[in-house]
Amino acid sequence: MVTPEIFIKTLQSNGVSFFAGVPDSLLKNVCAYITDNVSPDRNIITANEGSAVGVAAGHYLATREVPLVYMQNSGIGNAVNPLLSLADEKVYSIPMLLMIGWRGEPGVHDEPQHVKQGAVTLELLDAMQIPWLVLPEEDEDAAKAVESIVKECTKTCKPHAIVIKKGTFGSYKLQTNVLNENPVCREESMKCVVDSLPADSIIVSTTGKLSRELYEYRDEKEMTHASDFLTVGSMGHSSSIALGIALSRPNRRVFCFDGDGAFIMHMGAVSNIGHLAPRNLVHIVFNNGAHESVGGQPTLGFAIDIPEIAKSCGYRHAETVSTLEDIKKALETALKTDGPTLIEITVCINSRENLGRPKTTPIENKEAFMKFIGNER
Ligand SMILES: Cc1ncc(C[n+]2csc(CCOP(=O)(O)OP(=O)(O)O)c2C)c(N)n1
Repeated sequence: MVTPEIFIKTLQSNGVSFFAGVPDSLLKNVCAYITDNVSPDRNIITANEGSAVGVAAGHYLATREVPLVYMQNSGIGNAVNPLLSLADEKVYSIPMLLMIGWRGEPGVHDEPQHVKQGAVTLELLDAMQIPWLVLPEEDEDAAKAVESIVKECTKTCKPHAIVIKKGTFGSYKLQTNVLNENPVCREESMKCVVDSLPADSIIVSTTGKLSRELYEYRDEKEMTHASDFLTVGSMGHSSSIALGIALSRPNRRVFCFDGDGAFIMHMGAVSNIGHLAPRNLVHIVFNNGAHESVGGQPTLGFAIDIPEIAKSCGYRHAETVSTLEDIKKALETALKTDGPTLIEITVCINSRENLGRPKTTPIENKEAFMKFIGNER
């Protein structure tokens, strides 16, 4: 296994000491090491992977140093545009290393949302003409690979990728704590929300553990899963999916269960929601100030005013709550008044070790959901 500390120190001794990206579960240990040991102005946890490429490009322009952008392979899509139209050698020719967590690697079992992405990851890099190597799984070989790729990247002045297989990095536990003393955690507050909703409510829930917790709660209560569209991939797009549904189902309440990292990733979506202002849409952001599902690295969830952002985009009502009692009150109001409404629930960082995963396939989820919302074939 590769020791996170040795890997990062090798990068630094080869002149790569500026980092930007979105954390990933396969990169959890190395991202945690960076979070703890690199100052926040040299490790920018960006809204999305495209922004990370932008920040990295800016750093190179100002310093001539090769930066490193980290991401899960799901984030390649967010990064394609700035990689091809900014950093590419036929445009501004900007060198940067991309450290990419390889979810869904062929032959390694993974969740459905990662299978296609994993199968085409290397082909996508080839199609973008981005040279890549798979990081060897021992410190010494990994260090040699890093040295050679930094040299090549510097010489050719274009992006190069280091692809990381599952289990490559040895353990490192995040020491940095997001300051968060909220009384209730995400799962408990989600249960409180679910218990307060009428049975015909439509739910679109975000990527990561929130959807898994929702799925398990339905099982526990022997309730239908059909009301819930689980956005297992496509991080940041739950609110847009909810908007699309809400506009075509004006007589049904649609609830988006969002995360702060996901909200921030595609924050522009709230401008469309506010502008179109569907009265039946309630947007709930479970804000723990962290990317809890992939290791707890901080987001800017507590540094920005999410209700104010929503209001300034045209939401009719927006507020922050943090206790179970206030969650219930906020939902009562939301059910009585016209939306779009945003409820930010500030929650503490916690999740269960034994949290399961959906037992139905995404296609089964889709078919049942479409039937539930009255769109049966
Ligand atoms: C485009 C993309 N980038 C990164 C990921 C990896 N990922 C999955 S869940 C998650 C964290 C989500 O954070 P947040 O929305 O704050 O929810 P939390 O896990 O804290 O409940 C990340 C980064 C992804 N699935 N897709």
